[in-house]
Amino acid sequence: MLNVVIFGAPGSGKGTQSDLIIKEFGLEHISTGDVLRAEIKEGTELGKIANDYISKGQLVPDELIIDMLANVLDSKENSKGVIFDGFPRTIPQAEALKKMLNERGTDVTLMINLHVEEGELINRLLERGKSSGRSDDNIDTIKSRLEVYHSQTAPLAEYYIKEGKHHTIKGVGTIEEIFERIKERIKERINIHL
Ligand code: B4P
Repeated sequence: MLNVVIFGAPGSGKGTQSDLIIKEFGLEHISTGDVLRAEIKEGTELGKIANDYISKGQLVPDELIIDMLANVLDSKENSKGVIFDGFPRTIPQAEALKKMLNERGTDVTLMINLHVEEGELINRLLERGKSSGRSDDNIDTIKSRLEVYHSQTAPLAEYYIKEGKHHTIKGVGTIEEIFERIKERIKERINIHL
């Protein structure tokens, strides 16, 4: 299986690039942000809890996210591979993902780390906020999300460097240019594994 973790700060383009990767490589998509927003829309118990965290720019607690992911992963059995978009975001989540995949006889193939400067991230998210209706696309929440990213999520890069799976990609340019960079890395990685 080809299992890709797409990683980066809020607004780095994880969701945008995931759509293109899925089409090119025929992967299933798991976006924890999308799953949480669907739960919020349906008004489920998980959605109500998640909404409190998301609207403050905080991460939803690991236990809730890990249980949620295990359920979604089981629904993607028999696929060619999965793109994990916005997951893991903490070291415990990365460890849980490894365990879940190992139990299913597979592992993360590579991690793509999209690098974008902070000013550009803020501009993109404010721009998206004009039409997204998302409770977290406003300047105060964006600042909290960036702080949480630096303190809790960015250290994960080290985890994947140690695993030998970390690839930094410049996340600035046209969407197609960035996708070409990602595609090249994935193809290199697939060739190594053949
Ligand atoms: P996510 O839904 O994962 O959202 P994100 O980090 O804001 O966005 P992404 O990087 O995917 O940006 P996009 O492609 O849309 O998370 C939302 C919240 O859910 C989190 O803050 C957290 O509270 C919670 N959550 C999710 N997963 C969790 C987990 N595992 N653990 C705990 N909590 C979790 O791009 C952004 C904008 O930029 C778009 O408008 C896009 O059009 C634009 N853009 C993209 N590429 C561009 C380019 N090359 N040039 C110009 N603009 C571009």
